[in-house]
Amino acid sequence: MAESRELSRRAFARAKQLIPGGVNSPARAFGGVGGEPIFFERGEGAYLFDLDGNRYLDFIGSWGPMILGHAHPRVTEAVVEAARRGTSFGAPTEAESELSELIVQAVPSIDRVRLVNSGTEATMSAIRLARGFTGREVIVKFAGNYHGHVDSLLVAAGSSAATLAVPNSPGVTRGTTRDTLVLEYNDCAGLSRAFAEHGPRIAAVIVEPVVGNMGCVVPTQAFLRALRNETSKAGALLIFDEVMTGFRVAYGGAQGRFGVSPDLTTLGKIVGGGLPVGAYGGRAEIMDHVLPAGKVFQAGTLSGNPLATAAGIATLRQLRDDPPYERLEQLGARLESGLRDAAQAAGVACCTARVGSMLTLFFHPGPVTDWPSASRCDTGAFARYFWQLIERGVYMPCSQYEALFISAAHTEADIDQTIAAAREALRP
Ligand code: KE4
Repeated sequence: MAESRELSRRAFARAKQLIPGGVNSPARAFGGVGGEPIFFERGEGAYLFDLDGNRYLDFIGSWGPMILGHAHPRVTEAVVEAARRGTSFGAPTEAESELSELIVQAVPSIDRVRLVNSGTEATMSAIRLARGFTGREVIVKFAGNYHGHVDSLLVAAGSSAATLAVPNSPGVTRGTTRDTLVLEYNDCAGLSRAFAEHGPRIAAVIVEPVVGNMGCVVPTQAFLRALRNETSKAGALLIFDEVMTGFRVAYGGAQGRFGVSPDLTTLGKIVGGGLPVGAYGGRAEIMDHVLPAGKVFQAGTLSGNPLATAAGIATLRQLRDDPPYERLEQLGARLESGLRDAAQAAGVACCTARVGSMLTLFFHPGPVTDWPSASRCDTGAFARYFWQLIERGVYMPCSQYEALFISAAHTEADIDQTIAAAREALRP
């Protein structure tokens, strides 16, 4: 049972004097569940420890990167070793080729890859490259899909299906979002209407091949096929944003699991093993348009730096040499059915969605297949469930619209403990 969180409270009060909202990313601010964020001191395996010494089973895993669990010895040693040799040179190192080679070997649709510092940089660069390669301007995205804080993708759907996007953040201009179309996820008819109307102007479609950012929402095979067929037919590029799903739902990502090959892939999170690495990659004929091979500008002081690449290399080697995916599948299925049974026993209208070790318990009778359905979740009920679990030492994602992640460090006993805690948390 979590005891006091007085030191977290004081840390938050201090942080708010220095950092907007006291956090360096809004996802951490507990806006979706109320209350104040918990400040942590360290992580170890499946656990996080807060400033007050409370221990929590962690199902955020830094929003995806920590698939091996916190402070995995192979990753920690690699980072310490690299740091001893210097943290950044601003010049090429072999480690960048080593990490790039691991990515190319894991993802058949990628011949060339450019390393950057975040998922946002990866998606921003991929859509610039798609526009540069095709000479077209329109980008299609889907409501409920998040691709980082890229100005042209910070848009909300308007009223009709193929909607000219409306900026959903101050500072994003209509000019920036003028060439962004927002469609509904899993809506094949809407996709084909948009291509019928705008096809020759569409540079690319960017999509989360499994959505994590409205909670976990699974694509239909028909939708994945339609994405591939419509873009190929129109000469537009298909960009799979696998920042979350890459090396998560399979070693080869969602594209490997579902057997659909995009033209460009964006990566992040796991490829950095908890350090700042993003990447975008695809066929050489496309990627060789990136400066200095081609003319599409993209740059970054710390791109591929020795410390971050060391963490990424150690993580991908561990995943390649000792793949945890079967066990993650079993743990995911165990947790999913346990949460579903707990909700049913409590008479709470819930449904679940899961791919491998990423899953969501939606406070919604279901099914949740797109943003309109996801947006009807009972977020108040979710918030109560979240805090009940915190009091029982279980740290779930602090929003109904985030997926939870199981790591290779979680055990069956951890899952069963979580299910037991959920049974109590959901009891009316
Ligand atoms: P970053 O710039 O945060 O590294 O990646 C942006 C991004 C791009 N694409 C997808 C599919 C993503 O999920 C993300 C970032 N995910 C969020 C959590 N859902 C990161 C958490 C945060 O913003 O603090």
